[in-house]
This record gives sequence, structure tokens and C-alpha cells, in this order.
Amino acid sequence: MKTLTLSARTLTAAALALAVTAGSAAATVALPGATAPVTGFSQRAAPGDACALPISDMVASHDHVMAGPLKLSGGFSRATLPNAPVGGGFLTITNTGDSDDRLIGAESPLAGHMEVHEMAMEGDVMRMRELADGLVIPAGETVELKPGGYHLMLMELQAPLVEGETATITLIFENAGRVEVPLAIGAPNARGPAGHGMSH
Ligand SMILES: [Cu+2]
Repeated sequence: MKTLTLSARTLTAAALALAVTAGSAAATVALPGATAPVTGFSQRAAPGDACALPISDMVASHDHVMAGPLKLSGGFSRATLPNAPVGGGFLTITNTGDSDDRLIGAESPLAGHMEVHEMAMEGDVMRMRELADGLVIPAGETVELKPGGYHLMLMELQAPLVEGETATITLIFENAGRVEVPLAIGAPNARGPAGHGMSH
């Protein structure tokens, strides 16, 4: 199991962004300038536009994606600062079937590679680490990937994630296979997909 120590300044900032918990004053302090410098960057992110094209077709009918018995909804990400090496991905996965499945990986044209992470306190230090055996989605249950908890990590970002755009990722499940899901890119401190309320 690989543990990411948060010594690099940029990675620390990214990790803190992921660690934001509801109403946390510390999180506000930890992200100075995170909301400001993003403006004017959308024009530079033009290469990412192509990645978002198929999405409009996919979400036109519904706000969730089915993959066999798995229902995937509420996918979102957060805008990143220029040169940020990593970004986060969050969504809700409901297993409507009667056998467990397992999220074993993910891919995106926006990232060199992706990992499934958990976040946990080790002593006084919040660390994130890869779930080497994947994330089990138990039969009949819902697993939420959210800031401060389980999340997808987009490593080696190819371009900044721009608020208002949509990132395409492919989730890889042990049983359900590969499924493409859209992540609505929100503000750097977004806690949920835009337009779906911030409270759930
Ligand atoms: Cu992570």
C-alpha cells in the first residue's frame, strides 16, 4: 500500500482541498487564494474541451449513469490552481444488485493516471492513501466518495480543472466493468455537484 506523504507544497494544498469538511473554518484558512486566480484560465484550458464533448449526450436524459446494477450519480470535481499536480473526483455509487462489486480503478484523458484513495487521520496528520485492493461497493448499499473521505485522485493532471466545465472519467469495476461518468467541475471548495444543492 502506497502512502502519499504530503511534503510537497502543491500536494499539501491539494490534499487540504480534499480534506475540507463541512463548515470548517480551518479549511477556509488553509486555502488562501484558492478561489481567486482561476479567472482567466478557462481560455487556456481549450485542449480539455474535446474531452467533454461526449458528455452532453450522456447526461441529456438523466442525472445518473447505470452500469449493470450500479447507479452512479452526483459526480463532481473541483477547480484546480495552475500547475496543481492532482485533482479530486467525487460521486455516489449505489449497488442495487445482490452481490458486492468493487471499484478497482479509474482513467481519464485529463490525468496521467488515477487512483482510488481514502483519507484518514494518522495521529494528528490527515493523510490520503491508495486503496490497493479497491473500494468495495456492498450489495444493496450506497458508497459516497466525497471530500474528506473516499475519493478519486486524478494524478499528473494534463491541464487545470476549470470551474463550469465537465471532466470525463472512466470507472473500472470488478464486476460491472468500465463505465464513463461525468464530473461537473465546481469551485475549489465545492462540496457537491453544482445545481444539486450543497447540503447532501
Ligand atoms: Cu487522494
